[in-house]
Amino acid sequence: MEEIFISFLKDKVNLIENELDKVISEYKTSPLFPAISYSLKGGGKRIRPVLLLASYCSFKDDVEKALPVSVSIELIHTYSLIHDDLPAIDNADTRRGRASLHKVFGEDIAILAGDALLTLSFENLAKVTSFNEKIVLRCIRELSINIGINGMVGGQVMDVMTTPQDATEEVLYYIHSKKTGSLMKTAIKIGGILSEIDDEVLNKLESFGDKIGLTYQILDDIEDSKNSKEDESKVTFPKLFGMEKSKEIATNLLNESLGVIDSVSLKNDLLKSFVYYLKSWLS
Ligand code: GRG
Repeated sequence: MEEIFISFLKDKVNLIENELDKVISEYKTSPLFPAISYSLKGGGKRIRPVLLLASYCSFKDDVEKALPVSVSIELIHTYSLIHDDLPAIDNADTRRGRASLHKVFGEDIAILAGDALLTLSFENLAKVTSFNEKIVLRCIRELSINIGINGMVGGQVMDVMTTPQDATEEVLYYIHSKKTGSLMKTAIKIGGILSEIDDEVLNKLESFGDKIGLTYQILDDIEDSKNSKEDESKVTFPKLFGMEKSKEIATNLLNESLGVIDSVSLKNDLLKSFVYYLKSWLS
């Protein structure tokens, strides 16, 4: 079952990379361009924009229409990774097997490159012409709420303020749902907003997105723990629950997400297949 998503992913990655090139090409002469380009071309899997396209394609056929919107999600993801790697936050020297941005260009440029990508995401959304302005405004509202104070940034704030010693289950769920889950959920929800589905279906997509977004970070924790790459200062699912229980929680969330998506009438099995793709990481 996961092959459906994997083949969709392979098929759409080039489209997304070309669109990202197009978006930044306007700023080729800027002194910030080399740093932006280094980060955006770092070999990311492009899961989030692909999820937006998969969600859109679950209701509509004309995938190219949603492409300009999908890259705004990747611009946010890239900014979050640049800032997450900074010495003041995760202090990571590498990202995707290469030196992290601040290691190559310096902390000042890395901070500014992150700021620029965050801003560019909204500039890009505001310039979208393939959907009417009301729909675009809904996407801007959705994205801004979910990456802000009560969303991705809120999760990251709680993450930096929490030590493994004072972490509770409730706090851990909050951190993971917000810092990683919010953007993935938003990608899936925006696919639905662009498809103009009714609110009842949109709420189901949101619930589906919540579950898989949270699971994505639990799987990342499990992977880091297996590879002894865990950050001592950070609270994670394996640290709080142990490896076996963490896998069980992830499996249960994925099964629940299948239950939600099965209750929606879709054109294909793309979203369902994404769940199986994540399940395959557990085996
Ligand atoms: C505002 C100062 C400031 C910082 C923002 C919000 C934030 C920092 C960071 C977001 C939190 C974060 C980086 C979570 C990690 C989530 C995660 C699992 C990232 C890796 O995702 P993949 O595997 O990455 O999809 P690729 O490399 O494929 O793009």
